[in-house]
Amino acid sequence: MPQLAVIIPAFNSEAVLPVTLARLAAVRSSLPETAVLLVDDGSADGTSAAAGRAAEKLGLDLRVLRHEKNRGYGAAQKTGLKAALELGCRAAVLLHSDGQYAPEELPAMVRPLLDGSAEMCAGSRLLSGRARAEGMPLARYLANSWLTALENAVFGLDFAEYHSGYMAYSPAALRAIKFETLTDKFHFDGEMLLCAGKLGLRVTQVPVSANYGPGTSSLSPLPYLAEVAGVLLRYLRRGYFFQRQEPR
Ligand SMILES: Nc1nc2c(ncn2[C@@H]2O[C@H](COP(=O)(O)OP(=O)(O)O)[C@@H](O)[C@H]2O)c(=O)[nH]1
Ligand SMILES: [Mg+2]
Repeated sequence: MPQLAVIIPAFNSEAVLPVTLARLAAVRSSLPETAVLLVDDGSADGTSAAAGRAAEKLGLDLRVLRHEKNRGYGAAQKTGLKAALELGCRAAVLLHSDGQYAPEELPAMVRPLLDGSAEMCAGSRLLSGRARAEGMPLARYLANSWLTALENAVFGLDFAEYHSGYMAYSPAALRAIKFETLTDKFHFDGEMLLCAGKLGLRVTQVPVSANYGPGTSSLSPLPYLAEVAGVLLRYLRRGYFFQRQEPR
């Protein structure tokens, strides 16, 4: 039975996914028995088929979950996280299909969950002090840092970054956070972190590298900023997340 679920949300990722899977396979000896849960979010290209071929060649335990229509990054994670809970894994970790978050850093991301020292692990590109040198564009670096400072002030929390896509969870965290009530769009990871902070879960933060090669981002800044602003406003007006995250 797999001990670790690696959840990969993927939308039109046929070109990049085989490389990411090969990098994941190269570190598997440092991971417990792993199932790869690929959520193909209504891709129009051959994402699932390309992943299937690569996984067979690499000997990875790949399970494909398909959305018939594109539902969004958060919705895809919800599908993957529910499946990870059903599998009974000891930890679930998010991995982007484009390799923007290094698969080589998976062992460090899941260690705090496997050794029981945390219920959530949040990778942050702002912790190492090398994000700019590693290629994070200046506008993204400043927006990320300033928004994080604002979010911390509003939420009364102290996290290094609300805008990272490298997150790992224990089953206890996934049962405590009502993740199905969160956004279907891109700010899902930040909302998960906010909920974990407000629920008092033990969160370990680890530095991860920033990678901004060609084709690593399809995110449009303005809709994303609107999502972040929406969370801040709802939180200020109605304690939105806190109320909805009362124990089940
Ligand atoms: N499920 C799902 N995943 C998406 C969607 N758009 C992008 N992704 C995936 O989410 C990850 C991050 O998307 P990306 O465009 O690289 O944005 P970034 O956060 O700026 O790097 C990648 O693994 C994409 O394949 C979508 O509509 N649905
Ligand atoms: Mg990306």
